[in-house]
Amino acid sequence: MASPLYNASGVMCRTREELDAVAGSAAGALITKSCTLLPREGNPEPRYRATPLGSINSMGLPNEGYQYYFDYARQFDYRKPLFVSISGMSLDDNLQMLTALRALNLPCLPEVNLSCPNLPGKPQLAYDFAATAEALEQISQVYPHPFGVKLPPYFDPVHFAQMAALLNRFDGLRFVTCINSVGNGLLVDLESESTLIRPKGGLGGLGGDYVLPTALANVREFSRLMPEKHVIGCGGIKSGAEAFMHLLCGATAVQIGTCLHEEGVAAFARIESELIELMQRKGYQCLADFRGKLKTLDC
Ligand code: ERO
Repeated sequence: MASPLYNASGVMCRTREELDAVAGSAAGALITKSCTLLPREGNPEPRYRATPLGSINSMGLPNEGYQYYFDYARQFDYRKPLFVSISGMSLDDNLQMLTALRALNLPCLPEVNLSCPNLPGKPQLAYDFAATAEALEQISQVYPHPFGVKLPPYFDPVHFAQMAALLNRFDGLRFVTCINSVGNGLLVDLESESTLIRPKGGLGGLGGDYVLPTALANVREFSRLMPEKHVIGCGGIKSGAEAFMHLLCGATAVQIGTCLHEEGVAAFARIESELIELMQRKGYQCLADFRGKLKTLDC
């Protein structure tokens, strides 16, 4: 990748036009909106709101159906890496989509979303460790090529260790993306005394400044506990400073969500130039000079 920055799945990636805009920008790669077998309208509006500190969303997986994104992958020129996000409504759906992707034999990489927080009545799969292990066993059977998973945030060192040990068992799993939005937060408008979004009584996934420390902890712990795998950082990146922090915590590359939604694709060139300026100020020539080299204050 010419740049370590690209879009977070869900932002600027639902239609061909949006994907083309990311492909034509300074982003180093692009990823599609998580797809299901059939197209989905998603949850009722309003379902996304930004605030000065970030965003809340309960989009409900609106997407054009997997065939649309696989068609895009078929005609893509691969001037930069293309990731295809997959988020079936069941394990069987995911297996069906991965089997179809395998048959196409394209140079794109699937990111299997194990962490959608916004489907009423459906818990996030990756909070169920046994179900995650079973899913990865079956995915590895039908898809014997490199793939990755999108994880929700974890909040306890025991859970980091258990999930990392589980993920380390799968050789085909080459990358994990940390983190999906922090699920089921609630933002309240003081004036109207109302929730900001309509679905699920106002509960939704948080992004932006609200989640940066949680994202950094997940990137740091998973990159420490899974040295053979790549960690893609996602959460709270709005300038070169947060991109640098994610890389310092061990990220190979980073995705931009809320900031991209608010600023558009110009964010990629701006954040890249801020990152380069920061590296120059610190005397770093390349990302490897500081990647994963976070210092701690242990004695
Ligand atoms: O509601 C969504 O479409 C959605 N929002 C997120 O913050 N993360 C997701 O993973 C997701 C759908 C899969």
